[in-house]
Amino acid sequence: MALSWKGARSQVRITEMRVTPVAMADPPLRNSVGVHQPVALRVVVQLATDEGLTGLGEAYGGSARVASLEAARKCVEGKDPFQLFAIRREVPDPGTFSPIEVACLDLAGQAMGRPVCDLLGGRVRDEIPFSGYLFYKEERHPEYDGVDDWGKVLSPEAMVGEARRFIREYGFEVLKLKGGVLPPDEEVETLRQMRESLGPDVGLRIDPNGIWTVDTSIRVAEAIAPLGIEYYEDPTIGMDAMAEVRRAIDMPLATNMCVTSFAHLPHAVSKRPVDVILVDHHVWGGLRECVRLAQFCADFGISTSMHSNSHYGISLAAMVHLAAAMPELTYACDTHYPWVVEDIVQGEPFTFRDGKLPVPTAPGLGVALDEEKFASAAERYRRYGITDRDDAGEMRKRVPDWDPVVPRW
Ligand code: GKR
Ligand code: MG
Repeated sequence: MALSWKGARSQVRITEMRVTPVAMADPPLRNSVGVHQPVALRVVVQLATDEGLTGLGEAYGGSARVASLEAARKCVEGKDPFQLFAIRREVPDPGTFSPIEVACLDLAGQAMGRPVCDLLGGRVRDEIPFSGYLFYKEERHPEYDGVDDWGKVLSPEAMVGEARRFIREYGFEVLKLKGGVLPPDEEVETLRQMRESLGPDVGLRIDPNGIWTVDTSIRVAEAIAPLGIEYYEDPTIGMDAMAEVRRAIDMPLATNMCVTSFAHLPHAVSKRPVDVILVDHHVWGGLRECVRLAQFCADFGISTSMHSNSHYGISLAAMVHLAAAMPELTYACDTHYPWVVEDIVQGEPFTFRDGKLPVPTAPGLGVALDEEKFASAAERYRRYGITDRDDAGEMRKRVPDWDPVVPRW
C-alpha cells in the first residue's frame, strides 16, 4: 500500500524537465591521461512541478550523457518526484538516473520543508570533512577564460607550494595527490617533501589512476610506506592486478576505477582488490544507491570515501547531503571544488573552514541557480564547442606525440 505522504502529496507532478549542457573554466590540471581542457563539461537537470517548485541535479558532461538525459525526459515528465522507483524502472542507467534522482529529492525536500539528508535517513554529522585535491599542472591555457594564478606545478618543490596554499586557504587536514604524471620516483619524492614540510598530522593519499604496473605499484608502496599514507588509490588497473598489489603491501588500497557498480561487488568481496571504495552518486545511480553501497561495504568490512570529478555547487550540495547521511563514511571526501573559478549557484554557499563544509539545513539541496552565471556557463559550452572530454587530445597540443599508454612505468 502506498505510504501516507503519497495521499497527502499525490498532486505533485513534474511538468517540465530541462537538460542544459554547461562548461566551467578549468585550469590545465595534469593526470595520467594528459591535461584538462580549458573547460570541464557538466549537465544541469532542472525539474519543474505544477506547484511552482524547481529541483536541481548535475551530471558529468559529454554528448552521450546529454543524449541519454534528453531521451529520459519522456519518462520523467508527468511523474511524481516522490515515486523514485517508478522513475528508475524507466531510466535504469545509473549515470542518467542520478541527476534526475537528485533533482527529485531536491523537490521532495522542498515540498516537505526538510533537507535532502533527512530523506536519506537523516544526518549523522553536521560538518563534512574534505580532502584537498592536489594536481600537477601546466601553465595557464592560452584560451582559458578563468583565473589561474597557480602557475606551473611540475616538480616536488612546486607541489609543496600548492599543498601549503591549499592548507592556508581552505584548512584541509588531508591532501590527495593526483599521480601518474611525473616518473614514479619523482612522485615519491613529492610525497616525501610534502611530509617533511607539512609535518606528521596531515593525511596524505596518492592516486595515479591505474597507470602503473603491478611491480611499480608495489615498489612505490614500499617507498611511501614510511611516510604514513592514508590510502593508496588505483595504482594499477583492474581487480586482479589491484588484488595482487594488495597482497604484497601493507597499506589500505582504494578505488573509484575497479569497483564501479553493484555488479562488481561480489568480486570486490571475493578477490579483495581494495580496502576502500570511493562512492560517487553520479556513477552509482544516485544518493540512495550510495547509502545502500555504504551499508553493503560496512557489512563486508570495506571502508568508504567519496570520489569527485570537476563539478559545480549542485553536485557539491548533493555530496554534502550524502556524506551527512552515510554513517559508514570512513575518510574525508574528495572534491575538485577549490579549482572552480565561478559557480553557477547563487551566492557563496560553500566556504571550507578547517577543510570542512557545514551540512545545509534549508529544505531540499539548499542551492538555487544564479541565472546569469548559469546562462554564461551554457554560453561557454556553445562557444568552446567541446562536447566530450579529451585530456589526451589536449595534451597533444603541447606534446604532439603524446600517447597515454596504460600501464606506463
Ligand atoms: O580530473 O583529472 C581528473 C581526475 O583524475 C579525475 O578524472 C578522476 O576521476 O578525480 C578522479 C579520481 O579520483 O580518480
Ligand atoms: Mg581516483
